[in-house]
Amino acid sequence: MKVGIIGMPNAGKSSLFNALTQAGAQAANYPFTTIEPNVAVVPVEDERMVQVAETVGASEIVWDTIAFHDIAGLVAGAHKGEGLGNQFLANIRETDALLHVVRAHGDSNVIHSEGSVNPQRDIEIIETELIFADLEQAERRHQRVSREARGGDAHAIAEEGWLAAVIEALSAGRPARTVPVPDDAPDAMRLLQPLTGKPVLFIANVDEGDLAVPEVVSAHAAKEGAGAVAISSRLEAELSELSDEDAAAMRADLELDESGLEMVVRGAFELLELIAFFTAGEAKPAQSWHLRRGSTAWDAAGAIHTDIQKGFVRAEIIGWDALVEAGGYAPARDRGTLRTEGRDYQMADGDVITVNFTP
Ligand SMILES: Nc1nc2c(ncn2[C@@H]2O[C@H](COP(=O)(O)OP(=O)(O)OP(=O)(O)O)[C@@H](O)[C@H]2O)c(=O)[nH]1
Ligand SMILES: [Mg+2]
Repeated sequence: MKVGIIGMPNAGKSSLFNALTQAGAQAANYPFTTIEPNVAVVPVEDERMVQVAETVGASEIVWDTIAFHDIAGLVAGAHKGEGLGNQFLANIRETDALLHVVRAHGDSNVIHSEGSVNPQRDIEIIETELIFADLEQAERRHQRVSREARGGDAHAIAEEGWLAAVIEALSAGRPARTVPVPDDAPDAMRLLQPLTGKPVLFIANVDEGDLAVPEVVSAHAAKEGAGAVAISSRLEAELSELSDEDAAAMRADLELDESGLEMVVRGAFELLELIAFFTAGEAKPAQSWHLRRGSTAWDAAGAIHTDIQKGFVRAEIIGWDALVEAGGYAPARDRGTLRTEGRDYQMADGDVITVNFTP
């Protein structure tokens, strides 16, 4: 899962990214992948997993991760190639969801490319660029699909109708994600891959002393069905440099009840509409995984390993809380809370799964 960090130049994207990177570097226990310097791999910690691991006597915990991409600032005209715009737009296309950082702090030492702090205007500049880029793409695809639709193909007809609606929405300044995908062409969004089809979380980068989402930002987010959180990028970057105790003490001083980073990671997670599931056994590493809501036991097996999916026989499933309550797999089996499920079983958030498979 990849989440892109976008926004105007100097909005505070890299400060947030650095805080996330630092958080990732401090949590030693996750499958580490070395990728480009602008990609931060952050573990998604989960208290439920800790309790499950303890209950079954796991040797350690391996966290699943989300990758955050720091994308350079977009300027007006990016869709026409201004300021390396096309390259940045291509970077955005590769992500699954977006964090849109909006400058809302008033520090006059930080230069604003538009000369003043105005979150509403800044959001619109970025969205306009994404919309223009999508419009070109949607019009090209519409031409192609209309030809197929004239041939009477049901999928093409449905997709053509959707594309026409998307072009209308974009022309009116509305993102592609506001246009529902038709049942007869469920892959229409994936085929177009519009930038404005990705779920967005707005991050208002506010002054340290006033951690509230400005009204204009929350109103804009609400209009688009998007979320919004307030953080101070600079403060998060500073906190991430401190030891856990010092950071906790500073948070207490500032009366921050939750780490801004946790809010961002959790928010990103909700954007992606993921559920968590766990694998855990005695004296083995316990591991957390994520799947799109609605995924099956078969999908879960595939996330763990393609061989496990290929040889899938059945799955033993139990809710994490039932497992903890029973005190282990054996007592859970006696109580009947450990169930046997087939490949089509729909995974629930917090399920613990053991897949029986033929190698
Ligand atoms: N006062 C204050 N300054 C901030 C805050 N966040 C970022 N800055 C400062 O703003 C400047 C730009 O921050 P960056 O995080 O590099 O901005 P960016 O969005 O990555 O900028 P580009 O990569 O150029 O598009 C730096 O000098 C930061 O220290 C904040 O919350 N408060
Ligand atoms: Mg930057």
